[in-house]
Amino acid sequence: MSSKGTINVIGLGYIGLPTAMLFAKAGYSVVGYDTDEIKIRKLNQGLLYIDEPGLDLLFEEVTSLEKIVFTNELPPAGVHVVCVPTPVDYGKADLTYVKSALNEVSKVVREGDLVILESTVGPNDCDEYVLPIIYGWGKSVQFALCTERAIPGNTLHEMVANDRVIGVQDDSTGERVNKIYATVVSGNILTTNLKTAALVKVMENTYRAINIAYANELAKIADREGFDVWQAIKLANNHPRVNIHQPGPGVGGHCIPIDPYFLVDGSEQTKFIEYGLRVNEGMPEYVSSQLASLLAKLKIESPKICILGLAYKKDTDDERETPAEKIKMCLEELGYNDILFSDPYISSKELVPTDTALSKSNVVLVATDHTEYQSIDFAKYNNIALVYDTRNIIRQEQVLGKEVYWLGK
Ligand code: SAJ
Repeated sequence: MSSKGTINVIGLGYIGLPTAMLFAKAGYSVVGYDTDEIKIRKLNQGLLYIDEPGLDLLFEEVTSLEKIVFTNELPPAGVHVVCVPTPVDYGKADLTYVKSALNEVSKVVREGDLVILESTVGPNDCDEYVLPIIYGWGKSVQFALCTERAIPGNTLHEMVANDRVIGVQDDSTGERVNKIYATVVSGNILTTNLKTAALVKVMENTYRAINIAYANELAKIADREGFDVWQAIKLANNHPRVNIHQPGPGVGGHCIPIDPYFLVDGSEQTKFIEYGLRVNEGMPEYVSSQLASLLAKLKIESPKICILGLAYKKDTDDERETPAEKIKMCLEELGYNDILFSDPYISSKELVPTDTALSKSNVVLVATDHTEYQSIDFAKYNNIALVYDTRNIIRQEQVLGKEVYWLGK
C-alpha cells in the first residue's frame, strides 16, 4: 500500500489509539505520540492497554504493515490529530492537555500543515483559546474541529460507521479534512463552522444525560408508586417518536456526566440541564439509601455487602467516573464498611473474583450490567440473603429463595 502522507496522533487513549491505527490501516504513515512512557513502552512491546472489540487484530495488522510507530518524541508531519482529554473545570473545558499538545506540535509544525482537534470543547473554546495559539505560530496552518463520537465498547465500529461533524473556517480546510476522514469513515462527513461543531457534540451528550435523568426520575416514581419502570419504558418506547433511556445507579464515563457542564453557566436557560445532571449525580446516594431501607426492613444487621461491577458500563473494563465507586462511598457514609468489590473485567488488588465475593457476602448490589452476571446462580450461595439489582439484569430464576429487589420495580 502506498503511503498517503504522514499523520501524527497526539494522545493515545481510548480515542487516539484506535484513531491512529485506523489511519495506519488506511495507508498513512502514522506516528502515535503520548507523554506517558509506560504506554509507549507497552505498545512497542506489542502490548495493548485498552480492551476494545477488534483492536487487538487491528494492532497486529498495522504493526505488521509497519505503518505506525509509537514514540514520545513528536516528529514533523503533514497532519496533527490531537486526541487528549478535556476534563471539566468549574463548568468549562479544561484545555490544559490541549494546550500542551499544541505546544508539542508548535515545535515541529511547518507551513501548510493541518491541525485537527478531536477533543470535546466548549462552544467558544476554538475561537478564544485554540486559534490564538495556532495564529501565534506565525505560519499558515489549517485547523479543524472533528470531535470523536464513538462509544467505548464499540469504538472501532462507531469510528468507522458513524457520521462525522467537522468544524472548519473555510471550504478548502473542509475539503482537505473530508478527504482524510473519508479514508476511514464510511458514514457521512458533515461540515459546519467551529462553534456549531463544538455545540453539536456537547448537545448530543447532554441529550443523553437529560434523557437518562428522566428515566431515573421515573424509576424513583416507580419505587414510590409500585410499578415496573423497565416494562413501562419498554412499552412507551413502542411509540414511534418516544425513546426513553434506561434508569440506573448513576452515569459514568468521561463524557455524559461531564460534557453537559460545558453548556451550564448558572443562567436561567441552563437550569433545566443542570437539574438533570444533579438527578444523575444523586443516583448513587439514592440506590444506597434504598439498600439501607431494605436492610432495615429485612433486619439484616452488620451486612457484608458485595458490589457486582466496578466498570461504568457493560462488558468493559472502563472505570472512569464509575457510579459504583460513589455507591461504595455512600454506603460507607451510612455506616456500612464491610464491602467487597468484584468485576471480571478489572484486575486490581482491591477487587476479588466474583465467586469469592459472593461466597463471603450476605447482601449483593448489582452496579454494572455485565452479561456474565445474568448466568450467576445466586441460589447456590446459602450465605446470600438479599440481592438488589440497579440494572434490571437479574432474573427471578437466578435468585430463588432469596430476597430480591430491583431499582424502579
Ligand atoms: N446510562 C444509563 N442509561 C442509559 C444509557 C447509559 O444510565 O440509558 C449510563 C451508562 O450506564 C454509563 C453512562 O450512562 O454509566 C454513559 O454511558 P453511555 O453508554 O451513554 O455513553 P459513553 O459515555 O460511554 O459515550 C458517550 C456517547 N454519546 C452518545 O451516545 C450521545 C458516545 O457516542 C460519545 O462518543 C462519548 O459519549 C464521548 O466520547 O463523548
